[in-house]
Amino acid sequence: MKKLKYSLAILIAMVLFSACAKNDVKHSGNPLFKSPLTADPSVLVHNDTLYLFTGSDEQELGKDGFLMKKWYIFSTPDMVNWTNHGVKLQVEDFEWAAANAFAGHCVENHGKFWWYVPMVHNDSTARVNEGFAIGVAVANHPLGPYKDASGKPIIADTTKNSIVLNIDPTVYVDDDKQVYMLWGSWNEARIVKLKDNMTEVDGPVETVHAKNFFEAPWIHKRNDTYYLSYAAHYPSTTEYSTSKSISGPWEYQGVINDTLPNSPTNHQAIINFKGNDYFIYHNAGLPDGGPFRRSVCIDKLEYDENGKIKKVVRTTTGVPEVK
Ligand code: FUB
Repeated sequence: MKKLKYSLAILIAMVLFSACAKNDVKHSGNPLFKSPLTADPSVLVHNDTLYLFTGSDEQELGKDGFLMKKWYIFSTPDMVNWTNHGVKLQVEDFEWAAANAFAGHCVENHGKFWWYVPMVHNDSTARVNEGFAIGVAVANHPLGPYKDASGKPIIADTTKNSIVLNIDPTVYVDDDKQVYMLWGSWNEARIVKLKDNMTEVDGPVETVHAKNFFEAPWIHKRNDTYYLSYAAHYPSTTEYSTSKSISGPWEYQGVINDTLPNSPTNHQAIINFKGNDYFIYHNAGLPDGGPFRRSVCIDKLEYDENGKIKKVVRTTTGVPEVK
């Protein structure tokens, strides 16, 4: 009897200890930052560090419309300790651009960092539709300094088979080193090959057919499958399709993230960092947040045994510290 009581006491102590240890694990928290307001995340991993590139919502509380002039970079070695490196790119850095620093995407290639960004063109003859064009800035380090890589946009309203709203570029360097740029909004998605110099198209702009696509494409590859995730419908959920080729055909798979309270836009990035999969998105979760005052969040992304992405469980605790 004495022995049983003793074992029971040890068991209880072990359970209590493991519960405390669990509570001791630090978490990122969501939204990640109380200030500045951040939106439209893009991420890359370099030298064991995760770099987060975001847009910046500057609209006043209670006013409508996006007011976005600059992009920030943040970094973390462990998902919990974040450094705000400040504004690293803005509309003024591009002579050809006038306004609207919408969603960009930074990728590494040839030892350099290429930050693709959409903005409204300042040349009225180039503004045939909504006037957005996509350019690229380059740097030798993820944190910059960045400078316009070619002095002109890669895609504009005047590009053959471009779309009404040329925004939300995502660039993917494939295993055979071929570079692709996808972009799109208002239910239209496009893909084009880029030359090795990362600044010019290499062939025609093709139409991408992905069920329910609205905007915000993001490509990632897992094993031999390409995953194309995107904002679907408006107000947007995040949904995805898969293919064995980046050129498609894309097979619809389902919803990753439900619509967000108080933000019709839903813009995601997906990455594996130190063995963990992450879903990075924005919400309107700060006390003075709203559709034009968004904030970046991070939650766990999980696959089932068939490689299907499970629906994201959004949290306010965020993700645990990684070593
Ligand atoms: O932030 C401006 C626009 O809203 C982005 O380009 C879209 O993806 C949506 O998030």
